[in-house]
Amino acid sequence: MTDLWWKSAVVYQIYPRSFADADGDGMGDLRGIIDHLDHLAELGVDVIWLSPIHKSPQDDNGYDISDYQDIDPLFGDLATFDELMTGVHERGMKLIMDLVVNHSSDEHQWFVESRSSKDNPKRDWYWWRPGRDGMEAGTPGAEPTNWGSAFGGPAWEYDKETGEYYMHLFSPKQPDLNWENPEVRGAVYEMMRWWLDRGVDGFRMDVINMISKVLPLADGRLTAGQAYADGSAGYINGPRNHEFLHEMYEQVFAGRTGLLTVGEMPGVTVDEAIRFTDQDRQEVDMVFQFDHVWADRGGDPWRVFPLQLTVLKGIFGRWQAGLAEEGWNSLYWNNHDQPRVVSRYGDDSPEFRAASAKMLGTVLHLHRGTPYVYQGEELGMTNYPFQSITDFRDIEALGQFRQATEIEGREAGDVLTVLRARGRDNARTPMQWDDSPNGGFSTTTPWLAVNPNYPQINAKAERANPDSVFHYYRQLIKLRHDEPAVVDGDFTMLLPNDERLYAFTRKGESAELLVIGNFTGETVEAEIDGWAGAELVLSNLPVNGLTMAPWQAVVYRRPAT
Ligand code: TEU
Repeated sequence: MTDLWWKSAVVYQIYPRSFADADGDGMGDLRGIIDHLDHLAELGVDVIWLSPIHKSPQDDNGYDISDYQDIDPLFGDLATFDELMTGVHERGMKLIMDLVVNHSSDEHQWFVESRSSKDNPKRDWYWWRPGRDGMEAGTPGAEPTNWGSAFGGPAWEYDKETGEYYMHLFSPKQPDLNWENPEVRGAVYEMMRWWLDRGVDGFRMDVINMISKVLPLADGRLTAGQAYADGSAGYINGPRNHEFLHEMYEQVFAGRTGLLTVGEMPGVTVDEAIRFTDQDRQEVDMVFQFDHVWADRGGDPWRVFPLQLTVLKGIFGRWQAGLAEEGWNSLYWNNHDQPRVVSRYGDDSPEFRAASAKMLGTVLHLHRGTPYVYQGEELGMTNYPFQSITDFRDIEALGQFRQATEIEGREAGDVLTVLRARGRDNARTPMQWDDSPNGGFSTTTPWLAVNPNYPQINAKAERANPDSVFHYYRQLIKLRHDEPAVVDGDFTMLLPNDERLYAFTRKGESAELLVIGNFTGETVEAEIDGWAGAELVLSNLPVNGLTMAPWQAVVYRRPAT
């Protein structure tokens, strides 16, 4: 029988360049992580996921890897990595790596060879195509398909050397690997086994539902006002995706135990997610889906829509019901690509920041699935007050700004408003450890500015305050470990049409939980019957039955009937 230990686990994500800088160069590093492992042990998490630390030109902060089997000197070396892994294991935690194999860096030896000539043996390791029929290669519009790339501009780069284009769904420095080629797959599996043999406990797989492209490659639909087409129908959940992941399972994971695999899958549907994570199919253990973090997006990418709670509940409800029998989901509000949730779906004003951060944590962690805590979320860290485009470092923000203002003719102010609310750098500002200069992150100016609220919001202050977000997250994590209904209980959404309260039950074999979160700054009465006399398990504020104070969360328990 497969060991599904990760159903009761909580994962903590570290974005290494922003976690802790031990060598004083303004950039986080492996030694910095080693120095702070006790913070994570005290929080009580079971697994640490490291965003990429491999050798990389850092065009997309490490999601562009030039050597899969070495550590970037910015972060340390393999010996320090081994020391980190030992420190994690000694504290009873596990360590999973980021696996970025939809694409490599253009500086990876594989691509260097591939681009060197049309008859190089590695030519077919990437997606090379001639220009569009009847057009001169290298001129605008002659790209093999009309797809846009995630960071602005076309998804194809013209290479003068051989007169052909290569595909890059992300930056031109992230050429897509050709998974149709069995040699590519073999090389990836070999590299994965090398990490597992070294002692790592699994992988978070970057955009792993983009590795199978629909053949022949074809144009996508162009929307008015947009420079390039959305090509996603040509590469999301492609025809061989399941086959590749099952093959990976057989070649890499079969016969090994105690591991965790999570597939990051933008655009994955509930039905596809069931297939990807059904244990009998032997693909991955769980997925990251995006529907709930896209709940504030509408048709126009350059507008921020206020959260409609019923929409969010509809999304979660659909995923909870869909994966109730087969399959498993990840639960997250935050990662290195998302703005801070307390600023996004909560209220980050001094009055309500801590309460709303705790309420959001409660609602998320008590769903069915494996929760992920992103660094700083356990402190209730907030978005950064960006003033101008020059405050951003993220290739996505800079690339999209350029495309929106220069090519699509949008107002810079409008674009900035959206980047301020949604830009990825909100999550990437340095971890706030204490109230010393640079928030205790570094002794020198960090690569990205520290949020000016660090004197108030920092780990040292929160650890000393029993009422902090940090200590509340400890209780949430402990509750998952102690209460089987959190792990296995059936999920039922209550009050689906209520725009203010998020409420649901989790019914396990011996206990049933009621969870309510108030998503507003007003007092709201929860009209839910049958819970008089139930035992209070957890709340972020003084409790008064089912009268919910602004941003209050409550969890009640009663025996299951
Ligand atoms: O992100 C995948 C992804 O879909 C992103 O485009 C994300 O949705 C978007 O940036 C949100 O604004 C993964 C990594 O997590 C991300 O950091 C990388 O840039 C990307 O893949 C390419 O490797």
